[in-house]
Order: sequence, then C-alpha cells, then structure tokens
Amino acid sequence: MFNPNDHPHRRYNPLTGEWILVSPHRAKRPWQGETADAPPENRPPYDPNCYLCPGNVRASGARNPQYRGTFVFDNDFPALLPDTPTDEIAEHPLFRAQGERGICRVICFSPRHDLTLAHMETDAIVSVVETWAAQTLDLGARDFIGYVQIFENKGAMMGCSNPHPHGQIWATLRLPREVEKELHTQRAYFNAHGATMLADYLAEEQRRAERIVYANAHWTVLVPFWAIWPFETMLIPHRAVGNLPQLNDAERAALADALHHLTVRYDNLFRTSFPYSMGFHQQPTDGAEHPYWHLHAHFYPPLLRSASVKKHMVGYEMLGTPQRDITAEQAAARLRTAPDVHYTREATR
Ligand code: H2U
Ligand code: ZN
Repeated sequence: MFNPNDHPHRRYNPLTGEWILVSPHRAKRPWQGETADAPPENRPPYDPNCYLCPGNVRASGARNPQYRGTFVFDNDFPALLPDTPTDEIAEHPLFRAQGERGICRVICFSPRHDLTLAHMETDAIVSVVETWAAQTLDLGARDFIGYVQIFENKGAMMGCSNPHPHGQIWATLRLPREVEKELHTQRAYFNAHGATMLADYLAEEQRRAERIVYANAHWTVLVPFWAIWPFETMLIPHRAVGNLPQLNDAERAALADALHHLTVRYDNLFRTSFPYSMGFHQQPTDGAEHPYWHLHAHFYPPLLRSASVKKHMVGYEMLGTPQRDITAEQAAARLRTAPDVHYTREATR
C-alpha cells in the first residue's frame, strides 16, 4: 500500500493548482559533492563602503540620511517605471507584449550593517512589519498600482547584492504570475466553501501537527504539505486578513515574533546565515473587495544539507516538475527541534 514516507509520490499545491514530486527514498543516496562549511561572517556594524548604511552615498549619488530605524528609498535602478505606456501590442496572437508600470523601492531593515532579521530585537522587527504595512497602503493607493509585492532576497547564494539587512518592494499595475495563480485558486475555494482556503488548511495542519514549526497566539509557521524547497515554510495569520495593513497591533507583534523564531531556527540548522527569498502575498490593491484572499508569507531557502550544499532546480525540475527528497514532515521536524537561541549567541548565555 502507498506509504508517503517511502514511496515516490505526487503532492498537490492547492494555492498554485500545480503538482510536485516527492522521492523520500532518495534521501538515502550517497553524496560526494561539496560539503564544506561557509566561513563565519564577521561584519562591522557600520561599513563606509556600503550603499545602504546611514549617511553613506548610494550608487546614484544620493546620500542616505542618518536613519535610526527602517529606511525606505526609491530603487536607483528600478525594474519598473511609473509612467510607461500600458497598451498591448496585439498584432499577432503569438507575439503579445504589454507595457507595464510600477514602482520599485528598497527597505533597509536596520541601520546596523552587521544584523539580519535573525539577530534583530523583536521590537525592531515590529518596525519592519509597520514599514511593510505603511508601504502597502502608500503604494497601493495609487491608481496605477494593482499589486504590492514585498520581498527579501537574503544571501549571496540568492544573488543578494549587499549583506546590509534590506528587502525590496516591486509594486505593479498588473498581478504578478504567482499572485494570479493564488487569486484564482483562493477565490474558487472561497466561493465553494464559504471560508478562506488557508483558514481551512491551517485548521487541518493544527489538527495533524506534523508540519508545524512554530506558532504563537496569532501566527503559525509551517512547512507546507506541498513544499518544493527543502526547508520551505509558510507563515499564516490565524485571522483571515487580506493584507498587512489589516493586521492589528497584537498580530503585528506576533508576526515579528514568528519571524524571529523562524529565522533563528533557519540559521541554527546549518550554523550559517541562512539564505532565502521570502515575501508576502497580499490581496490586490485595485480597490475591489477580496474576501477570499488570506494574507501569508512564503520562505524559499535553497540550502539542502549544509551551509554550502543547495538544492538545484535543474534537469527534471526545469523540464518536468519540481521534486524533493526529504519530506515536508522531516523538514518540519528538523526546524521545530532546531535550537531557538542563535548559535552566535550561545557563548554569551
Ligand atoms: P538585492 O536585494 O537583490 O540585493 O537588491 C538590492 C537593490 O538595491 C537592487 O535592486 C538597489 C539595487 O538596484 N540599489 C539601489 O537602489 N541603490 C544603491 O546604491 C545600491 C543598490
Ligand atoms: Zn551597510
């Protein structure tokens, strides 16, 4: 009989409507690749050559203020512009192109060059949450912005250009691809069941308790049943709000607490500053009602078995379907039991 701990199988992602492949037996195969640990990072609290540190001059020539909390600026090299023509060239159905508008911003999480979310005090992470919410309102209020994508790219492995703790926002006229998929699936689920998909999913995960990594009064962190990346997680608020601005003070504090506990466990897993891309999926900002949309965050970390061995999305993943070896349940158990005090602070306790 089919046993998901042993047998190759497919799992369905109800948020994207796509299947993934799980091969639990392959976790036993020999590995002769690279396994060396990353050298420990030793960054100064202020780096005179950093484009993001307070008081420094950026690549554009603009000077950063002596900021003390978070600091937001328009990206000096934005991928999108606010005044692009938006019409579609539709002269041939196989050669479609549309002008796209948007605004790109950079958010420094802290004036301290040497910190990451995992090292920041929870109160300081609350300020980051407040900044994300305020930016969602500010950008979302513009008539040419239909969606606000908040994200963080962390670590050189993820192509992050600068270790200074920062994230980005790309706000666009049209919905990004991943958001469009989640919009259709969540709306169909809500219309059929009268509850948000993630509210029902969370209730079922709480009942099963196999994939939960961390939970507080208002947020749960879990490895989704359909995870692709080895230590992929989702953060889901217990109340079905549609975006960050709708979170009340207690929920904002609880989100900061959940981010703290997750990022510390991530770093402790391989005793390295854990690389990832993370971001929030919020309701569109087109002014319409979106009762089906349930705010959540995704963390997509590439590391597989050490500080340097990452999962490569290549071969079958590119041409067929994403595949994983260790199961979501095994990954959740490892994250759940990872130490909750940052390894760089162990000695001082
Ligand atoms: P990463 O988050 O992937 O490191 O990207 C950093 C962004 O910061 C990148 O989009 C912007 C880059 O354009 N940036 C500035 O706007 N000004 C600078 O002086 C340096 C980097
Ligand atoms: Zn810096």
